[in-house]
Amino acid sequence: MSTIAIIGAQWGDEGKGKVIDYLARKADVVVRAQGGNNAGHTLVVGDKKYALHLIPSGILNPNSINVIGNGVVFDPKGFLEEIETLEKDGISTDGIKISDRAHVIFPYHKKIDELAENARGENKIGTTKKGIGPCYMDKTERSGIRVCDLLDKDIFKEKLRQQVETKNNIIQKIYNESPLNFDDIYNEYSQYASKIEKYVADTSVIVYNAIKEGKKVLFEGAQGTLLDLDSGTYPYVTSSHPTSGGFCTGSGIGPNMIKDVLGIVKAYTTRVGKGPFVTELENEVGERIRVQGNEFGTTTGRARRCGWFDSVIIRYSCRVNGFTGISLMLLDVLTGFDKVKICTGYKYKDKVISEFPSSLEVLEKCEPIYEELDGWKEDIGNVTKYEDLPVNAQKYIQRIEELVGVKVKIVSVGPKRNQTIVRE
Ligand code: 2SA
Ligand code: MG
Repeated sequence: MSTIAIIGAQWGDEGKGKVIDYLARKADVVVRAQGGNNAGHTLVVGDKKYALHLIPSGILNPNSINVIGNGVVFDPKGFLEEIETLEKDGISTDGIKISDRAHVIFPYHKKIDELAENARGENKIGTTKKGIGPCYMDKTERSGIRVCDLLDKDIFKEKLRQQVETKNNIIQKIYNESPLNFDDIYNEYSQYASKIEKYVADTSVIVYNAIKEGKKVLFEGAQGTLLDLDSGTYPYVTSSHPTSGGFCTGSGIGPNMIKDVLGIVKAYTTRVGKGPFVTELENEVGERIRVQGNEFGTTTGRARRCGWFDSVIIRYSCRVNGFTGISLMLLDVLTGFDKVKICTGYKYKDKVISEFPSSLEVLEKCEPIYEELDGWKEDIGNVTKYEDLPVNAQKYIQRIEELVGVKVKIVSVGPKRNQTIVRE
């Protein structure tokens, strides 16, 4: 590893955490560049578990710098809560750097996120209600408040006053709800400002210099490619760019500075919430994958929708991210099936589509074209060498590589760190 970006290739929950955790222990710098505390990763040390949402995964490595880049939307309240749990256990947070250009999430963002979701009725996006979308809206509308503004008392006061006025107009006139109080927010956030000040930096300089000096820099992706604002299944997406381009704009470096782009790919497909899903299995096969893969949300316990591997999605993901390799996760979940299927294309009306369509109406009507392969029955949880995988599992991987055109460099055969096959 010199510089590597870790990216979810599907709809999130591909198992990025396992790969990130492994690499973060060796990294000099770990960078988050998009999203906010809508992400979730659990770090395990001994019998202690830390549920982090915003703080990068290198936090348990005392030698690493952990960057919250300019592309992140920063919730100081959530951030300080995470800091508190870490410090209580004696974990140093000195290495955290927050970009002075990151946009700040305020209570009105969360409020509007919730009100807008409720107003969508049947067409809910299923947001995390963390204020992510409304904060990015202010950013693109050019009225957002950045970390550097928060640290300047006078500028902050003036900008906040304008924002509270505008947002209260929306809250009262559009949603008929009671307004938020300027003083409360101002006082609360002024306190946050003094607490976060020591972490604030021009993080682009830090990341740039680290790469120039040949340090190991890990870009930690959250969510997944199909949740990308541009490349995802719009409008059922998040408001940031979980694709590789997002790491450049979101951390303030050029694309030539990221050497490896590792796509994290689940050996089958899952999706949380609404929206078209071509290979979805609403039958006992889908149920079996759900149970074997424990495909239930970590926070809400929601059952994830499950289906066969979709090579149309992964080929698309390889293209928009420029993957230099794939890490195939949860292969063990497919053990025991007589036959396993891979979707090679979509049938739409009487045409065959091989590229992932933009229109959800088209996607909704696509039928999967499957290729059937023989399954494997052998337990693969203890396999450490690729050659020791059952022949049919190797054939499954080989076929995926042929269909998507990128090498599977890592295969995960279980949740534990030693259940990982790294290919030469
Ligand atoms: P939002 O709150 O505006 O970002 O919601 C918009 C849509 O994006 C989806 N979304 C997610 N879906 C899966 N996983 C998410 N976060 C992961 C987690 C972290 C990860 O496990 O919590 O996998 O890296 C995530 N965040 C947002 C959301 O469901 C809406 O469909
Ligand atoms: Mg998740």
